[in-house]
Amino acid sequence: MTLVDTTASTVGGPGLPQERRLVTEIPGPRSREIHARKQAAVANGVGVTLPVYITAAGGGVVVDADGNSLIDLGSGIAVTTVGNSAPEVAAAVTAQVNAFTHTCFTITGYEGYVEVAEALNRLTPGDHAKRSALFNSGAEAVENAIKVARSYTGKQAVVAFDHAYHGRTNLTMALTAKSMPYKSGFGPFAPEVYRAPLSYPLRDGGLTGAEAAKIAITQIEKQIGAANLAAIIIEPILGEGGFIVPAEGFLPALVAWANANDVVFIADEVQSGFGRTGDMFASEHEGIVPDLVVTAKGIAGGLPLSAITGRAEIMDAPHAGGLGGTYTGNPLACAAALAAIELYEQGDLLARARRIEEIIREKFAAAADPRIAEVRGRGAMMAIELVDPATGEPDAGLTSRVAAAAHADGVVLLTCGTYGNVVRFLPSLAISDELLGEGLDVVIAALARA
Ligand code: PLZ
Repeated sequence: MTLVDTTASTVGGPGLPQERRLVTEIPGPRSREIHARKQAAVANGVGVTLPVYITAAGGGVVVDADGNSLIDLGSGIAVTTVGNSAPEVAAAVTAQVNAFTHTCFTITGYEGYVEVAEALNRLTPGDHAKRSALFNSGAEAVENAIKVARSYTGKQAVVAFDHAYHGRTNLTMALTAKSMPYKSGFGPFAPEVYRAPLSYPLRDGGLTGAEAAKIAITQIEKQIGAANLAAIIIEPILGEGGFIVPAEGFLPALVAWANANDVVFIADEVQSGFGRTGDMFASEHEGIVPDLVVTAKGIAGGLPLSAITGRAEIMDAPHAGGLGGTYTGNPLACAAALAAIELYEQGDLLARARRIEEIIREKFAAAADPRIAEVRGRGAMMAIELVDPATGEPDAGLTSRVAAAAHADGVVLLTCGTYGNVVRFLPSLAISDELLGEGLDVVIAALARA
């Protein structure tokens, strides 16, 4: 990548100097000042992981209000996969914002929405006839996937899994497993949502995928019954719950059971989709073909867009006018998505994600720290799970100390996991090998000190 020095400007994109450069403590005085205003103006429930306030971003860095350049290993939670302010995305959005900003697609349409639907129908797993519908957020798309499944099957129950994360709206809170911080105090939750046990190789005693699926299916049959079940929803690699990769065979067994029992199988690929895992969709790794796929995050290079895509007969079940929303499939977000999708299809981004996995695995293999119970994930969706080596118990304290130390040293680092003991790596695919390596070295040094 050619680097253009735009130090003096506040313009983002890959032209920003690709370096970790700290000119103040983190957070610096200007960020602290904005943060104090945030505390006074923004609702307390809206937390901030690392209180630096960003003025520009691109490639593998974010630049804050004090002029610090931090290595970004989070991509705004797996969103800026093609890069932050990727030039192609910025140009497409600029052209669209100058043409028109909004009509409401369900009042008067525009071609960009249709083109995004066509692209999703082409790119998602399976070569059956498909339809798509666009929304704004991941949670909104998940809700609509459930609506479609209920409409198609005429049934009501939905199964989600241990460690699942599907959003913060009422129905998606019900689907999400973890109480704090997502659900606690916010009930009552939507009814007819049931939870099944997951395959979690590190923590389920090494069950095979087939064994874990048998346990889950037996529980579903005994506690709910296929006759009442509209849908099973699962993240092919679980995100917020800890970057858990179910044992091989678990997902295919669930799909086979769902297909045989008139149950809609929904893959929530909000976090794992769009090149993140080295395949376009994580479902492809085990060759599963979901009935419905939910996408968001990486789809549009940072603009808010989400979608559901699936079998035409299922997607067409709701009556005309049954799906919609004022901003759903906003034209700016569609323009961004089309530019991003072109990058996924034409560039070598999938190979780039696989290379990022190699770099991360090599670094942590070399670190050989007994507190790392597992290095797992795929592509640019990787994580380490931290434990007390004496007992194998999750070590959330160590995890937050590592994250805090990395933040202080200029690396945006995210944690996750039901037990709060997983450090996750979600770099942009536009990050350079050098910058990624440096960011990981900071994390490894933080771990050694913690
Ligand atoms: N499904 C698999 O990962 C969003 C949550 C951030 P929205 N994950 C980030 C937070 O703390 O709110 C997510 C996901 C999966 C659904 C969602 C929900 O997507 O766009 O945040 O609504």
